[in-house]
Amino acid sequence: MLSLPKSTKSSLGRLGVGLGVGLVLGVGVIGFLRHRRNQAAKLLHLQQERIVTSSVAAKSSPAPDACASDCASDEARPAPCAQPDDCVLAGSAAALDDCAESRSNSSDSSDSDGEAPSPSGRQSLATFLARLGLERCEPVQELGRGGFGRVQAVNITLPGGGVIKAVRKEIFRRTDGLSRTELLQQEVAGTRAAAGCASAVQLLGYTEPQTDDDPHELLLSYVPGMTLSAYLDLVHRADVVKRFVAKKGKKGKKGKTLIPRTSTILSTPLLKQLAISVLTAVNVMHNNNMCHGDIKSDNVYVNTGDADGVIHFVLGDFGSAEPTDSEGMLISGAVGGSRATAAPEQRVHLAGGTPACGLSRMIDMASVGLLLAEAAQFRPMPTRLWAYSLFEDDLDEWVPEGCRDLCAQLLAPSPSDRPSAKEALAHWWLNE
Ligand SMILES: *[C@@H]1O[C@H](CO)[C@@H](O)[C@H](O)[C@H]1NC(C)=O
Ligand SMILES: CC(=O)N[C@H]1CO[C@H](CO)[C@@H](O)[C@@H]1O
Repeated sequence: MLSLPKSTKSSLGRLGVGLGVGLVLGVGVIGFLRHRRNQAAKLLHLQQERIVTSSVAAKSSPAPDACASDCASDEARPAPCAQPDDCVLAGSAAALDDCAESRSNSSDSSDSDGEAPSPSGRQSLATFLARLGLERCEPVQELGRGGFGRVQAVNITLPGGGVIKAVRKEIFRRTDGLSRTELLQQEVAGTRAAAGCASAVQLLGYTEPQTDDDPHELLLSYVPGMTLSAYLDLVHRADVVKRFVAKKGKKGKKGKTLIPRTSTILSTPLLKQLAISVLTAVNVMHNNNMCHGDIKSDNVYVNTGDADGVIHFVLGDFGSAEPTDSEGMLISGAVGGSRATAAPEQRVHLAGGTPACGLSRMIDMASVGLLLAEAAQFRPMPTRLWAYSLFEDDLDEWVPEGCRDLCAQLLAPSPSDRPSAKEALAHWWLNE
C-alpha cells in the first residue's frame, strides 16, 4: 500500500477519509487503460478480485500507477475530497464502510498510529454489494430510460435484514456498432476515478460480461432528490410566481406584471456550494488522470432528501469519462459530451473538426463555468447561455462579481488560460 507521509495519513484519518483501496487501484486501472484499452476487461476482473480481497491485494501488490503516485509530489497525488464528511455518501452506507475499511487496512503495521481497526463485518457490506448487489436488487422506480439503457432505483435486502437503496444502470445492446462492453468499462473507470468523494456518485458494483449477451450493469450509490436541471426549473418557477405581481394598468384596468429577476436562481451560498462540490469531484478525477467529459445540470444531482434538510450536490454520469495522460491530454483524442455545455474546443471536435489546441481535461473546467452561469442566471434562457458560451453575451451585473469572475476564468477561450480544478477551488469568491 502507499506509504503516505505520517502527517498526511493521520489527517486523512482525522477527516474520516481513506485514500480508498478502490481509488488507488482505480488509478492503476486507469493507467493500464491508458496503454491497453483492449485489455480492460481482464483488468477489471482483476480489479474486482482485488476489492473483494482488498487487504491482501493492498499489501502484496500495489497497482503500477499507485506506485508511481507514491513517488510523486503531493501535488500529483490523488487528493481526497475537502469535505470532512468525505466518506458519507448519499444513500450509501456501503461506501461509508468501504472508506472506513480501506483506511483501517491501508496503514502498514509499522505506522499504525494506534488506530483501532474497524469492526469486522464492515467490509462485508461493501463486498456483499459488489458481489451480489446486482443479483439481489429489486426495482423500486424507473429513473430514466432511453435507447441506450435504463436507470432504476432499486432496493437491496441485506443478509442481516436491512434494506439499502441504490441505482442500477443497464446498458442496452447497441445498434450503432459501438461495443457496450467498452461503454460499461468506460463508465466503471470514470466512476472509480471519483471513488471516495462525497460529491460524486459512487460505484458499488458492476457486471463483468464475457460476451455481448451477458448483462451490462452498474450498481451506483443512490442520491435522493432530483437533477440540478429539474431543481433549477423548480426554484425558478417558484420565483417567477413571486415576481409576477398585480399592477394597476392605465384607466384602472387590472393587470399583472413580471418584475425582472435581480437575484441568482440558486442563492449565493448554494451557488458557492455547487461550485465547491463539483470542482472537488472534478479535482479528484483529474488527479486520477480522468476527464469527466459531460458536466452539465442533467448530470449533477441535488440531494434534498437528507434528514438535516441540508442540500448536497453530487456529480454523476461518468459514461463520457476519458483517461488523460499526466499532462491532462485525452489519450484517445476523442470525447463525447453535450454540445450546449461543451467547451469551445470540444464543440469543434463534436462537429467533426480538429481543435488546434487538442482536447484536454480543461474541457471540464469550461463546462463547470457554463454550469455555474446556468445555475446563477441562464437556466431559463438557453439562448443567452448559448450566446454566453460563444462569448457574445455576459451574466448580468446583478450576478455577484465573484461568480461572474469565476465563470469567466473557467470559460477562458484558451484551455491553458483556464484554472485547474484546484486553482478554481482557491478562487477568492469561494473563500471569502
Ligand atoms: C424499498 O425499501 C423501502 C425501505 O425499506 C421500503 O419502504 C419500500 O417498500 C421498498 N420498496 C420495494 C418496492 O420493495
Ligand atoms: C475486516 C477486515 O478485513 N479487516 C482486515 C484489515 O487488515 C487486517 C490485517 O492487516 C486484518 O486482520 C483484518 O481482518
